[in-house]
Amino acid sequence: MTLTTSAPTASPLATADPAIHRLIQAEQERQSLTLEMIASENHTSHAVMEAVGSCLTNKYCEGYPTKRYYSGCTFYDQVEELAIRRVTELFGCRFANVQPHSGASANTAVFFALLEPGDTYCSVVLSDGGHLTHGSPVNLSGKWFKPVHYPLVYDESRPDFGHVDYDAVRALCLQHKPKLLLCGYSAYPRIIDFPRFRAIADECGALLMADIAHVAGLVAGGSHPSPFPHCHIVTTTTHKTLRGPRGGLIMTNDEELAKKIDKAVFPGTQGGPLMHVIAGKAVCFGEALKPAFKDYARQIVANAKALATELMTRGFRLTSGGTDNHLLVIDLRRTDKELTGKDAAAWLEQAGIIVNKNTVPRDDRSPFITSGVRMGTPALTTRGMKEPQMKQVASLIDQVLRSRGNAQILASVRSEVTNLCRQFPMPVA
Ligand code: DSN
Repeated sequence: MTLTTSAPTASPLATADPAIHRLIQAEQERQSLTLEMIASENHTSHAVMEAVGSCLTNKYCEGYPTKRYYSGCTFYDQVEELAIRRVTELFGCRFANVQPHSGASANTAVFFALLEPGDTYCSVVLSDGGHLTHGSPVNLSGKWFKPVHYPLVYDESRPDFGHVDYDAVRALCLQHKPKLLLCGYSAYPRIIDFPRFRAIADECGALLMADIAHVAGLVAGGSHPSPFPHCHIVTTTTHKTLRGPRGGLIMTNDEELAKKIDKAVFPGTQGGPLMHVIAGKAVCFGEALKPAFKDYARQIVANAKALATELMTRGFRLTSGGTDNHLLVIDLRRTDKELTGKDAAAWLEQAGIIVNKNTVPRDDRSPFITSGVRMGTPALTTRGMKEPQMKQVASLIDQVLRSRGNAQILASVRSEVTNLCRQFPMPVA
């Protein structure tokens, strides 16, 4: 009898499109062997990726469950209903729209639902930690609506230095009477006081919106206060601390607002929903409902605090003097007046540590240069790293930021980063 052994078969992608397959393999290796410290990124599970890579990508499903414009949507209705059921349980709210393609799409839909062109709304000074869609002059939110911006506390003698200046928020809202008051940020390391924001919104007659894209996983895991029941509208992405597929989400407790939001998402600002991504969101919400996710959220914060403490011990200055959540921002002006965020991020990348340059409060450099770097712990925590590794990572960051770009130092840190990554592999199939 002859035994035949079959050679390992190449994947469909490797066979059909070797060029793209090779690039994906290269990216897989890059992710495996670098420390992913961009505060808004994470390593999602293979269960999520399987859903996103499924046949659900084949179908048009404009509309909402049981009210679609195309036939053949039975299973898609069940997927979307399950996603909504899980996410409303996860965040303790009544209504959710899981169709926004991204956080920016979610925010745009809310503005479309609640504001008329030219209406005033209130959001943070963008260089203090806001987002492009919170009123940047180059974004629809800044071009078609009228943002007025509240600052952080800049006075270093105050104990709440670097926190939202709630007195300034109140004064600004009473002066401008915005239709919408927006909280939730992209580079803010402190807890957001939702009840205090709600009191201000009520006093000036505004609706309160929270964009919790960054802290959604911490909220879901009980490591950051919930925006519910205080906020009228809550938007988020699903891929940051929440660790799902790339996408957006809008939630509310108010039935009338929910109806307006649904219309604003479809047909207001989007066409066919990405049903494969909605399936991935459902899987992510299911994962976040498990008890282990609470431990994950707790460890993200513990790791960020450990990293912050060690960096400060080593003489770095962090905006607001530390962190309560998953991220921190190093204000490089105190370390080295010449060092820009752009150079710091480039040196760190050469050493295998991936962060992003970021403006700091009262930064006089442009957003393309900046005086800060932002970093976070969600992805390192997914790899299983804990406080001892954060101490080691702080030491590596310290060496890089004081290296003045010296190639030998960067190479030596790179090799330590590679070893650390091998000890803590990212989730693989
Ligand atoms: N680009 C995201 C971030 O890095 O915070 C926000 O959408």
